[in-house]
Amino acid sequence: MFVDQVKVDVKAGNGGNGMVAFRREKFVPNGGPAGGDGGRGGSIILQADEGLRTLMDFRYTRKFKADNGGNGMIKQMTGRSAQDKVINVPLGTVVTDADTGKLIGDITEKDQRLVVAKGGRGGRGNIHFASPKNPAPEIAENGEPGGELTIRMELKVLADVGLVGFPSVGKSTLLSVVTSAKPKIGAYHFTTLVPNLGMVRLDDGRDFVMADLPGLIEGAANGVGLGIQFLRHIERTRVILHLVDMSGIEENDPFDDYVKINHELTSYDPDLLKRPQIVVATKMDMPDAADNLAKFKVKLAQDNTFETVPAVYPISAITQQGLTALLAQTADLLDKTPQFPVKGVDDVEHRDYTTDANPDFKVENPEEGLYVLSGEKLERLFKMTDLNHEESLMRFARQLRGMGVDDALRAAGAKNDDTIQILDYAFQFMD
Ligand SMILES: Nc1nc2c(ncn2[C@@H]2O[C@H](COP(=O)(O)OP(=O)(O)OP(=O)(O)O)[C@@H](O)[C@H]2O)c(=O)[nH]1
Ligand SMILES: [Mg+2]
Repeated sequence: MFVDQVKVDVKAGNGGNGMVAFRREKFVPNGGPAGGDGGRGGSIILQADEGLRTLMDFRYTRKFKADNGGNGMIKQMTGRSAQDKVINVPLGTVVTDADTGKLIGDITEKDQRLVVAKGGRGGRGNIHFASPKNPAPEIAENGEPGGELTIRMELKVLADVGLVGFPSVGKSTLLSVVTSAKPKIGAYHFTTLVPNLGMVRLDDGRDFVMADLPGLIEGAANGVGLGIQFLRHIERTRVILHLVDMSGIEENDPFDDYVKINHELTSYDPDLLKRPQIVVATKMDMPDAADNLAKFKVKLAQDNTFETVPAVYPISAITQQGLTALLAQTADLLDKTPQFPVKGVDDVEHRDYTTDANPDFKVENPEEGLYVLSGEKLERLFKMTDLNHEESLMRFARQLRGMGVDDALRAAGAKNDDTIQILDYAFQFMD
């Protein structure tokens, strides 16, 4: 299978709670506040591991959780920070948010790390809330909840070499004779619907991964045929083998075909033509092939798509003619060609799941005198409130007012002494 994919639940650790404490004895305010901060919760981090080739391991383990930070302590002592949870994944893993479909990142480099869920920061202890007006605050924050989400991981094997060309030029046939892959081969167009991969091994010990891509046609870059989703795979290959059918059975001019395919590549991304390209003249066992190739070469010599005219390698997959020379040349080019960066991924900003909470909230009035509040940011602020201390609660009340919650409650009809509920906690509305 070319694409392997799994869904995994990740939960970063919550920050530890801040503490309310005072120097010397508890509740002797003149000693001053001394409650420490909570420690940071562990994050969930994906790490590239070159030794892995599949996402198989995730078929059995689908949940990952990092530890919570330790709570703050007396004498201004900060709670311990939790260790990050590091998950090894193969190169070529693309990570998206399973709920929104948004790209989180792409693991393409050795030793690369990607934070997928951030640990919550520790809540602040009461030392942070002292002010001239309130020198002995009974306010502390609970730790911030760690990020929690379902990620989808998709493994896109990074092929070194991509076979590109019109339908039926013999891409799958070539792959089947130079690797142990068994792609479907047919005398009709669009036999190949998804890319096939194979490993080419040369006698001199070199090897590389070859991908047989679905045929391209005119307009592929704009979504015609199957092309566009696979052009993305070409982006990742280092050398392009451009196959051109010389048999004449399709009744197209081979040079015309060649120009059209390059046009599709460059319309999708002009950088694709910077990939080293080898022209492979296929089906050379057919009667008219030699003549067609000679005409093709004349036109190619006058073409200036590339700075230097690409080399042409005539082959026949049936008689196996020309294959050794083609593969040796491909391996030589690979030795000289660096990895190309995948575009549009490194600069993707990924959502900060903990601090980016949606500020919208909802007021519901399920029965007379009861108002239920919900919403991501509001619930997060609530979870960070230390309910054991009146002053912390009042701070929360001020935060709600700042968000416009009081006004919204009034607008919904809430009156003095009505019950306001958030998650499993209820309190009285005071207008
Ligand atoms: N005579 C001859 N026929 C070939 C050769 N290579 C492939 N063919 C034939 O060409 C037809 C198309 O071959 P495929 O390998 O399926 O072509 P493809 O480029 O993968 O086509 P799509 O997957 O549809 O894009 C089949 O009937 C093959 O048997 C060759 O070297 N010589
Ligand atoms: Mg095919």
